[in-house]
This record gives sequence, structure tokens and C-alpha cells, in this order.
Amino acid sequence: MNLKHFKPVHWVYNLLHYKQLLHNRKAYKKYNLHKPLFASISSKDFPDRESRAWLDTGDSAVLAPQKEGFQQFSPQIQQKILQWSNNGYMVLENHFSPADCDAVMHEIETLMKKGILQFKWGNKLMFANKRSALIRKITQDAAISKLLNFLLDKEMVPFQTINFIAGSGQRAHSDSVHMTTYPLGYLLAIWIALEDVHPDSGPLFYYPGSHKLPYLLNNDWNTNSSFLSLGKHDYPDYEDMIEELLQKNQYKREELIAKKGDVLIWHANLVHGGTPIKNPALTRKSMVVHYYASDVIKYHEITERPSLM
Ligand SMILES: O=C(O)CCC(=O)C(=O)O
Repeated sequence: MNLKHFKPVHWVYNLLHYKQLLHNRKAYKKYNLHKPLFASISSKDFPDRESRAWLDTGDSAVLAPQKEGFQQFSPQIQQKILQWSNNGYMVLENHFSPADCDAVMHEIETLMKKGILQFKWGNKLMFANKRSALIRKITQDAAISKLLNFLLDKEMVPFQTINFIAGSGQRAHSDSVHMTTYPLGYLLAIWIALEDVHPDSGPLFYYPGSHKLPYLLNNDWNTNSSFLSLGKHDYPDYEDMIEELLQKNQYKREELIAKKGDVLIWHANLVHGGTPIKNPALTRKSMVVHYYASDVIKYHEITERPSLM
């Protein structure tokens, strides 16, 4: 058996990082999950699989203007919030300055040179936010935090950053199989263009409206997990299933040809990925930040592990 699929290995790892699991303690109580914090956890532990995020319960075009705090946003941002329920994403043009973007890239290159940051899963540079005050500051940008907090009506906290030098080439997926909340819907992500995106560099893509698809969880594609081991299916089986679902529902793919400093914000269940890179000589410098709501259960459905914060 692949050791990564053997849950007791996760339990030992979790116990060794117990402090980083304490964020879940209050939420386990609130949502009646009677399990040790280090134990495996999945959607099978919960009674429902509906988002409870307020803007998922109706139309943001109707709900948002009635909410306290809506008026604090500029008319342009207000328009984007009104479209949130329809689209499941918004783009903030020119949000970060060129100097901010260059500072992030310089920091990433320095961390790489020092061997502190290394590529994982192909071309991902994970968790630079845990290694750099400068990157943490970017993840805590005041205007973005205000907007994210409003979109979910909760305090949103940065969980992880992923930096890319080149495009990800990652197939379509929803983040909610990787970073999951109970109740569902309490994750948001941002993607920052750290340089102008060339159409041949493997731009990010997404399917507007796809956040309204049912959340695809382990029970849908990887059913045979047991007390001791994860299910036998592999991640490509999940990706095949998402693709089938997109085709069946005839969603249209859009590509983000962003300018340096632009920010994409997306919904917990928006299906997205990276287009294949047409010209491997091109870079596509970018940074993703995933944010969880602070007071919900946070875990990784795909590996049935609680998140370490
Ligand atoms: O940047 C990309 O190409 C994709 C990133 C992504 O899918 C993610 O971080 O969830």
C-alpha cells in the first residue's frame, strides 16, 4: 500500500503538529463533530453538503445592496459584487503596484536561492507566506481583506500561498476538494499577476458560473476509503469527472490575460485551472492565496486531513 494513503501515518504527523490543529477546536464543538483534532476527517463526518455562505443563498445583486458595509466599496467594486452570484469570480484591475509585484518576485527568488523554497508537485512554490513577512503583508492587503470578509460575511484568514514562475498546466478542478470547509463554501482564493500574462504562457482559465455545480467530494469519485486507508482512486479520476460535468452542463471556458498587478478573486467551488503552455520559453509569474473563514472547520477532503494553520 502507498504509505500516503495509510491514515495512521497522517495521525502521527498531525500529532507532531498538534498546535497547528487548534484552530479547529471551537468549530468542532460548534458543529458537533466528536473526533480528536488529529483524526482523519471528511465530508462523511457531516450531515449536509450545502454552502451556507450568505451570497450562495440567493442573488448577490439583490442581497448585497441590503447589507451593511456595501456602501463602503467604490461603485466599480459594488458592480463586481452584484455580479458575484452569477459569475463566481471578479477581477480587480491594477490592484497591486508594479513595485509590489517586483518585490514579491524578488523575495521568491531570494527564498529559492537560499534553498528555503523549492518546487513541489512540478512547478508550485508552496507556503512562501510561512517564510516571508513581505509575502504575508501582501496576503493581508487591507482592501482585499475587506472585500473577502464582505463576500463571506466572515473574517477571512490566509492559509497558503502558491507561487508560480511558469504556468501550472493544471487541469480543471474546484479548490473545495483540496481545501474544504464545514459548512461548505467558506474558502476564497485570489490570483495575482506578477507580470503581464502572455496568451502562450499558459494563462489561468475558469468556467463562469461553475461554482453553482454541486460540490464534488470523495463520496462522488473515491468511495472506498476505510478507517485505515484512503480510497483507491487517483486524482486524475477526479479531474475526468469534473471535465465530464463541465461538458454535460456546457460551461464556457474563459482565459485570464491579466496585466501585472491585476487580481482575480474566485469562489470556493469555481472550476478553474491552467491552460497548457504553448511556448515553454515564457514565464507566467503569479501568486495564489487561499483564504479560509476563521470560524469554520478547515480540512482537506481529498486526503481526509485536518488543515494545519
Ligand atoms: O495558476 C494556475 O494556473 C492555477 C492555480 C490553481 O489552480 C490553484 O491554485 O488552485
